[in-house]
Amino acid sequence: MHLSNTRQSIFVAGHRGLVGSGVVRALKHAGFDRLILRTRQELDLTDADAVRAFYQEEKPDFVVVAAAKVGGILANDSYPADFLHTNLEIQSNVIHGAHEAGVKRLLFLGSTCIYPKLAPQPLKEEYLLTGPLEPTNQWYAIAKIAGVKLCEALRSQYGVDFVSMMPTNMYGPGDNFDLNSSHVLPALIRKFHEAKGTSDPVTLWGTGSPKREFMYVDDLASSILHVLQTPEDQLFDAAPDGLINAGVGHDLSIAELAETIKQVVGADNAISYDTSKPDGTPRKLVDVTRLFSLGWRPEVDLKEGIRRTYEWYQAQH
Ligand code: GFB
Repeated sequence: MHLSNTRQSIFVAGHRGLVGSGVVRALKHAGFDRLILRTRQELDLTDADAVRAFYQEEKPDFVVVAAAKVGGILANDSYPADFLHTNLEIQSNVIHGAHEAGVKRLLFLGSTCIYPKLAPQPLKEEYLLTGPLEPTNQWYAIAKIAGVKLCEALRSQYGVDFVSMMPTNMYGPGDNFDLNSSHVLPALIRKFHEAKGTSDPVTLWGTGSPKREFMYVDDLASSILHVLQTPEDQLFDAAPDGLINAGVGHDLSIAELAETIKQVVGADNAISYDTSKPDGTPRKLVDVTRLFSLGWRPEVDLKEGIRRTYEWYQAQH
């Protein structure tokens, strides 16, 4: 069943994170105010009994699974067991619990790192499980693939309306700017901001040649709302396997990204490369045919998105 009126209740798991907070903003803006939200202190999503009790009490109509242990390339590479285990626990509890509670539609959020490292570009949904994964984030990817497959299995066995969306690299206000655990875009905003006005070079990780696609958080949130509001027949016509990529349709190299951020921040520092750090996958541009065929389009271009994110960062510091 699709989201169609504001009396329906929605549990946003992970509502304090970058993506979850964007989803809450989009739902509120569209008039959905029966939101069910729990902080980590109120509900530990890795605790199966607590999640089951929560579902029994609240019985939400819809669920968006934005809760996950996430991080940039170094965090993924450094804590493989945590990324695999914590994500498996959260997903298993939140997805299976939703099925037991009779949830009408669940939307599970993954990541485009689920696709094989050397898959043809742009990455179509059907390339899932056709080749080896990128080693730096294979642990996170395996967990996310298990989540996609759990939704598919529940759909196949019980006919429930559980689907998955795979967002490309996300960024925006509320992002993590910690240099060890963050993704590249917030890390570079911080590095250029801190170097601005000095003669210090800004050091990037890797070679600068990998390409990435970046999506502004409010664009992802509006695409999630769009998918929640799409009737079943239309949704499964576009995505028979229940898997939908979310992206903007174009990418750029890390070196080009650095130039753009440098401009927005107004820095003129030289750029150097620390090639002892990993590059990760060479490219992961997603094919957005399915999402675009449902009538959705992004609205915030990269420069504008970086500007808004930098403004937010400055306001925090
Ligand atoms: O965003 P990022 O950490 O993750 O790195 P991935 C993207 C690229 O930017 C890599 C380079 O080639 C990095 O080497 N880079 C350059 C930097 N300078 C920096 C820096 O200062 N900080 C960071 N973090 N990167 C993650 C996955 O992959 O993307 C996750 O590990 C998830 O599982 C997520 O899929 C979306 O794009 O390589």
